[in-house]
Amino acid sequence: MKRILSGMQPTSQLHLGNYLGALKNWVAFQEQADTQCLYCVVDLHAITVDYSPKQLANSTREIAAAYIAAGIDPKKSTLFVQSHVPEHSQLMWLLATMAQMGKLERMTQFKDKAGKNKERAGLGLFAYPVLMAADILIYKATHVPVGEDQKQHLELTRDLASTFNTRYDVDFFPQPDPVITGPAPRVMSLRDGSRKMSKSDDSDMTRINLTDTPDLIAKKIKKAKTDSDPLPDNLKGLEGRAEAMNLVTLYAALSDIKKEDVIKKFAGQQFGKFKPALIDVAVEHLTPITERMNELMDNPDQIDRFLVEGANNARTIANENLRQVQKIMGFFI
Ligand code: AQP
Repeated sequence: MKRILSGMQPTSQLHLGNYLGALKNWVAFQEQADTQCLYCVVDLHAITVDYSPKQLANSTREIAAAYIAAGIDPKKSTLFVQSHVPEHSQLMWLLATMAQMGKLERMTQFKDKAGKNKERAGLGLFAYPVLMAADILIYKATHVPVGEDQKQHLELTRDLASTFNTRYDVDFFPQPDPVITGPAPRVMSLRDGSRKMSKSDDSDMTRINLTDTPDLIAKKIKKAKTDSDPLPDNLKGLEGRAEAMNLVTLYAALSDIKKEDVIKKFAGQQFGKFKPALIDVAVEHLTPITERMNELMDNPDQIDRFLVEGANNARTIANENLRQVQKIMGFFI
């Protein structure tokens, strides 16, 4: 039996990177018979950077609505909010005693987010990957569908699982496998092909949000950075053209075809021709998701009911596993 765990932060609205890199994969897992899926909104992670306390609860609900709108069925998957299951934070402290500072210092996400102000960065931002390890290990998850940017954090989770097993001479935590097989595991910014599309990028023009209107999607794609060459007739011709490669990847992922087939279709054409076609597939794919999200947000009580039920189910597993960890570690329980 596989057990899947994954989550996204309610830092802002989800974008195409979150959807194509991770969420689309979550939906596919849910349909597999031998698989139990747990999907959460990781609000405790969202407070490691500047955030608005006034907006946190609603952003959390909106991310849950996005999951459901994208195809997560709360009857098939356990859907919950991270902070509603306190065992995540409790296990985090236990794992923190085994996490090495040197390894945490090498995490590229910490370096990126702390920027030049490393000395002033909060402990929460530094310890983010330990909480992520606790999110996964508290359920003894076997597989974690994520985008490529989370690979390094997953390595740390695997490391902590084996450190625990070795230190306490048990075979308790499984080694969770990252599943980085989404249709676009690394979607890049629309304005800079060397940076990933990100919720926390200052400019909204760098990303397509799941809540964007068709007009806004069109505007962002029209303004997306490209080069002046036409599209090549083979994929090799996109080497060194990060922005062009990104748009071709988006077209392929949104229309469920191979990048090679996109190239065949548009070989020799300028971006002036390609971009309107990309706008069409993006709008066609995203509009039903946006509409469903809006419907769900009009009925927040229903979302909240799903989340309460999900948290109860998640807690049953998390509480039992935490007790076992405490027992192994010698606590008086
Ligand atoms: N650009 C991306 N391409 C592919 N996958 C991506 N993911 C994020 N960006 C891309 C995947 O989405 C999931 C949710 O990530 P998260 O909410 O935990 O935050 P993140 O990875 O840090 O993503 P963001 O959007 O850049 O958020 P902020 O700016 O708030 O940090 C993960 O599976 C991630 O791999």
